[in-house]
Amino acid sequence: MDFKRLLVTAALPYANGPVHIGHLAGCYLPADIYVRYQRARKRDILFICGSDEHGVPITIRAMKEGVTPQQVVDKYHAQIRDSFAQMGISFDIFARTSSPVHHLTSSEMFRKLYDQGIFEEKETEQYFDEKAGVFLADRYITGTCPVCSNPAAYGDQCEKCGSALSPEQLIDPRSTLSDAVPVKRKTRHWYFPLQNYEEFLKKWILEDHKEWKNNVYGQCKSWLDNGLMPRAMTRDSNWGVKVPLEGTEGKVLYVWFEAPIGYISATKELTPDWAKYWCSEDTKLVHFIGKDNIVFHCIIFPAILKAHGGFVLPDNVPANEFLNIEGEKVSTSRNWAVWVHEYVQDFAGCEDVLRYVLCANAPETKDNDFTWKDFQDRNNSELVSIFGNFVNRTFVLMHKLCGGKVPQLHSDVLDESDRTMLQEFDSTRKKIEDSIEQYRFRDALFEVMDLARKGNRYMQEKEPWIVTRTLAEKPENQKLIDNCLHVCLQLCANLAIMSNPFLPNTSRKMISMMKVVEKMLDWENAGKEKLLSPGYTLREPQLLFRKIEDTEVQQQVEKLKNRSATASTPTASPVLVPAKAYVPEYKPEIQFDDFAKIDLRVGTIISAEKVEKADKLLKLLVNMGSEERTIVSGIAMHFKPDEITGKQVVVVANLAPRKMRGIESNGMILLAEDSAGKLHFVSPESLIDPGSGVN
Ligand code: B3M
Ligand code: ZN
Repeated sequence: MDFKRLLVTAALPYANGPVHIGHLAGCYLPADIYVRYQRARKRDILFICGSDEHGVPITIRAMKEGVTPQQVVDKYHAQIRDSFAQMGISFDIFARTSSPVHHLTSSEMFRKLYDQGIFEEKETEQYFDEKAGVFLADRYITGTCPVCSNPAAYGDQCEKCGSALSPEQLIDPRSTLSDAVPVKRKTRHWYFPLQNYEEFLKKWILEDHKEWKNNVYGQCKSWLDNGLMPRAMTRDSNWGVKVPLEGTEGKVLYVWFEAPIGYISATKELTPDWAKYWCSEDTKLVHFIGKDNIVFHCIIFPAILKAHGGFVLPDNVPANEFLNIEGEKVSTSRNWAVWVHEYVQDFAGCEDVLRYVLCANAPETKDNDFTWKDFQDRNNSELVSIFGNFVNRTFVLMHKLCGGKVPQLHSDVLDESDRTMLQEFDSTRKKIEDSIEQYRFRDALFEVMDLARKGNRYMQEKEPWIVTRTLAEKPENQKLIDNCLHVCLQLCANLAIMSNPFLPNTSRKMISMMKVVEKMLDWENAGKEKLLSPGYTLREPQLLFRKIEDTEVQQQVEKLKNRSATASTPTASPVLVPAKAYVPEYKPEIQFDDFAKIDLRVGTIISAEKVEKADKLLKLLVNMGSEERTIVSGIAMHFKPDEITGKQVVVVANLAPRKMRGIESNGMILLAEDSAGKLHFVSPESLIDPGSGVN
């Protein structure tokens, strides 16, 4: 079908933690490549994203950190937005589902469906945690698996034997929030009758969208084959979009009802023209997501839009599979992940390298593995040795052998290999277009690199650095040199255009070297043989990619391993090995009353920042339960501010205030020092209420 405009969305990340490279590879990078390409084709296109700021994971995170849900989402919204921007993910808007526009849009949609009589209202019994005062989502209930007796099964699944469970099946269920034994309570909710849309969905997906990726089509088919059931569109919680009905205190819209509507509200925030995009048949809507979101985007959200009426449905949902790290599944709780905000610090200026590696190795059809070794190899032997090397050689030789100007193309000495090389430009363009239009970004990127590879081979065959030695005898050979460098320079211009969707920073460096304006990157120029005019003076080459050293990647692997080792909860108590000949010198004896004067309390570090001009000091904001305190601590050489937010520590709560570098410190944090001089926090074994006494 022909379309007039494109509407591209990328899944709204939960604002309950930073983004890792698996997120980038799964959804944001392919979406960005697609959008940059379509923009270069001058299509009318919007690229929509934002943070998903409701739902249970956020309230849990807030409880753990001892802060409000609003503080959690404020912190992560900003961090996620910045990480994406640094990686060149070029959203037209990065909105938030906590915005008033979104609350209004999603509650109006709910209200309209309600008024149409679509929902079924049902009363059911659900598990309630009396200690925490909340209804428990299935995964916050744990207990013994009835199938394999694993004592740590969840209310929705046992991760040991893989059985799908419901909370009722667990033996000895407990709340993961408070460890309380959950009790059943009656509650009322509004259900969307998905089963009524089964026929529509079967036709729309299984018949009309056979072109969807196998993984997506397959998942949809299995849901549809198994039969659809009514699904509750409301939840008991105080955090979210309030249910817009009388007498529904403490109830909010189900996060998977309202989050996808976030795409619509974000578009509303972006442009008054939003309805042109969302409500016209000739819009092509594409949802980029990870595989765990398929059912929501292909079945539930389309059914809701269909019931509501008036909205366009997705033309495609190109979901990717997962990216593992060094052979293991990403786990945020074990801290087995490569965090984007850390990457951009550790490898500043190498953003395109990560984009390259994640795309070249994207989990497009199956789960894939990211390893630091592969990252280094692809950088050093592809970006540096092939792409960077070709561009650099071309510029250096053009300065040396052609006076720093684009040489003429002399048709009288043009040979077969020159012609073949020139023809490659347009055939590469064609291959890239076909691949991108079919969401095959790895293939498209391969073609870009392959063109550079062919350029290298061509130059190797022409050897202008050898031909130049013959000039004294045969001055007419300058024409051969000119032709070679003319072709190579036009090839560089093509590489700038074709790499632009994938490597936007590199592409911009190249156009600056060629002294051309950004307009040259328009896709209509791709494949052309005459982009740079003969006689035009070009700049000196800039380094496009630097080599990545062994030590850099070793450090990353160690960081990953060390962090995950400290993040995992120890299963056995640590074995105490006394340090050799270590005789502690104890302080003089005190009486119990002396000790009893010290008020020790558990606090949660809310934020930490360096104190200016003091290498050793960190200024901490600590949640003490009833209050927040500023504490200055001499730990800056041992901990990074980011690492310690959310940590629980023991605080000497009644220590007289003291000024340090002009900041009043109210209390002191307890630290244990090991024989190597390394500091460790003294923390409760599991998270407990801030303010709890330590005796
Ligand atoms: N926040 C889930 C996720 O990040 C969810 C996506 C919402 S898209 C509307 O995997
Ligand atoms: Zn089990």
